[in-house]
Amino acid sequence: MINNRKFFTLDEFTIKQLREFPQATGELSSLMRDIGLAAKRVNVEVNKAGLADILGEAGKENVQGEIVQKLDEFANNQFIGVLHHGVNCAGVGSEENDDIVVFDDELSNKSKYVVLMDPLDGSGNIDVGVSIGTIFGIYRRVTEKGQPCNISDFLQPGRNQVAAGYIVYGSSTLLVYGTRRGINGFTLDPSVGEFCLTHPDIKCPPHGRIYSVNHGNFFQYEEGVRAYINACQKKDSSNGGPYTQRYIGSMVSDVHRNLIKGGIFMYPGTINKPKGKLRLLYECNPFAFIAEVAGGRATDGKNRILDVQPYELHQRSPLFVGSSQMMDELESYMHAEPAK
Ligand code: P6P
Repeated sequence: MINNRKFFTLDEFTIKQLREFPQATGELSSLMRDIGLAAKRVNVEVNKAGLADILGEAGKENVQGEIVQKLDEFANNQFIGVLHHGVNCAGVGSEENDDIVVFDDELSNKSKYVVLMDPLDGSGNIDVGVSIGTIFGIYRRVTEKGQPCNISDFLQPGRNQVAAGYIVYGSSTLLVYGTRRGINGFTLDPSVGEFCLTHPDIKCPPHGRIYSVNHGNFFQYEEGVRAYINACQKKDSSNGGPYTQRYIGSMVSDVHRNLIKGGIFMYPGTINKPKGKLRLLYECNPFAFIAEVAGGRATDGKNRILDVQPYELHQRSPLFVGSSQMMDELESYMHAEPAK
């Protein structure tokens, strides 16, 4: 039997979504195609990063006499360049830029979306071959179309996201994104240079056996978090034995694995850094959106992440995200009366 199973490419998928919503303008589909294009370009460079010594180290000239960019700078330029060239984005807030990047031209000013992103998260892992990723969230602007966007378009609570997603540059290159209608994953087929639908309608299992946290900070975590981590290690056979601790140190990979297999990812606040390390707008919010649409949950330890009203582009937030029942378990420890 000929296996004529057809993979939808990302472009075909976004057009299919458009056909299902005739009233849609196609701008979001087009914006997603722009993101897919930038991701493919970044993927090429990430995959040869290990060759930087041959090609020339970042900031120095390579054998062609070109200045080699740091990969996160390269990724940032690629995403901003593609989004600015397109006509579906009014501006970008990026981890790599202190201020928002306003695409102040006639067509961009007419766009109804803005994008928040971490263009290359975990870039410190590149030199040791650990997977890294891009994280993004898409918002409808709150300022009137026809004029340049401004910071108010970016300081929206995460529940206002129209879509969110991430790209994992790992053993394969995977683009996962979703709207409120569902989360879908697309694997890059390098032979044709297309992202193909491989993970339709991703759902986060309500429970899992993986917990992800940096144990090195254990004694700096609040008591409830420490109690939960201890409980994860003390599970007895009556509830399936102890959980497994998995922590790659690259958020995109850790959260993606837990989303698919079930699990919980924690980056708590510490005594020295009560707000933790992760950025609310372009790390916590996109993953919180994806987790909730897939059936999971995400909090900062006290509040639903998506309800937090941002006050600053690069503000940090503690993050707990993952399977709903594991989040319930965690909260039972965090809200328990402090031990006397
Ligand atoms: P730590 C990478 O630098 C990152 O921003 C996330 O991708 C990752 O989850 C976290 O930091 C790791 O931080 O402090 O545990 O090394």
